Amino acid sequence: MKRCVRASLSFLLCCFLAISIQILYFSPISPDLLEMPPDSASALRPNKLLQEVVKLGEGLVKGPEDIWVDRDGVLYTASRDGWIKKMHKDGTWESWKKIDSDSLLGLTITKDGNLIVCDAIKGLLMVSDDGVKVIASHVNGSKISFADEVIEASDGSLYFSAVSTKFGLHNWYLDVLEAKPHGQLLRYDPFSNETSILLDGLCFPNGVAISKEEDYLAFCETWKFRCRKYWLKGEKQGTTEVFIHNLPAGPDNINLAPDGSFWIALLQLTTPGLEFLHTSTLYKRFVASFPMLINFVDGTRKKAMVVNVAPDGNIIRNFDDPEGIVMSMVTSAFEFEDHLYLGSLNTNFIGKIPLKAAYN
Ligand SMILES: [Ca+2]
Ligand SMILES: [Ca+2]
Repeated sequence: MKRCVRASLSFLLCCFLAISIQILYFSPISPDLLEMPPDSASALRPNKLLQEVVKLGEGLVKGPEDIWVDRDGVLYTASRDGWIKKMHKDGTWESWKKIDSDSLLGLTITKDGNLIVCDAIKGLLMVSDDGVKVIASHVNGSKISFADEVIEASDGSLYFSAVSTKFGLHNWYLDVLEAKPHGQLLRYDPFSNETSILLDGLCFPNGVAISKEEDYLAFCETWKFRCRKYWLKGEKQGTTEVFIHNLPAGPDNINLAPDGSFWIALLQLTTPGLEFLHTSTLYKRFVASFPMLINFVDGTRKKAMVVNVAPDGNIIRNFDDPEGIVMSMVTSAFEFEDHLYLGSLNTNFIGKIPLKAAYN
């Protein structure tokens, strides 16, 4: 009996030592602590408006992270299976171009009618009737890592975000746990075909939009719960300032609305479990070493919220699915002809909601 107890204790000790070594010496992250924003959700009007969406293309798309509707009313999205899909104005769907990728994210349509899409692995791709080509894969000799969202300026420049030079789309949560700034804001020049770094050391830079006057870029830093402006013109050119901070969740994609305000999709990164993890680098290392554990604290698939933000940073209105019953993990909100179109990494459809009827 004694021998049995001794053997059990030895086994437990070995397990403890193995886990300790794993956490201390082989953890994939070297984390910092992260302070959560104060509770700002309570100041918003709670609602369940995102539960009233019409589901477009249900079953035809997988995890459509971003949406663009061109001036003719054709909707574009990228599916997880690599298909770029179009929904024509009469509601019919077209599987337009297939890309060998499961990591397509933000997209935009240029003034020339080409589609530009971010591939988290390959970089920036241009898609046209002629085919698909990589237009930006490197910056300053290094591979572009985790391109996420792109917008075109009227001079043809493409501004885009690169979330993390350390982690990728399939382990994005490690960047959140590490809470160190590995992101970049980049510019692709279509005349020289060169890509340059506008800003470095950003905190999970996600969505990028351009203001109505094109005097600044608005870009979101997900685990900093804020978006900032990067001035393109005027006396503040080349500088940044906070656009909106202390958001009630982590901002994903951002889109300009026709009235000059912005739509920001928010990811649920303020769960009690994540808040607890961010108080200890040891807890973070432990979870990063055993990735299955992240499922116990991840709230991104349990809720959805989008906010409409004025250029001065004030929240005008919000749309929620507080329990994630119909939509969760909404990553993009795009306004077109008084309707809001919603993309999500956790649905097999695009959500559509009439703006005027929904919010009065
Ligand atoms: Ca976009
Ligand atoms: Ca995104």
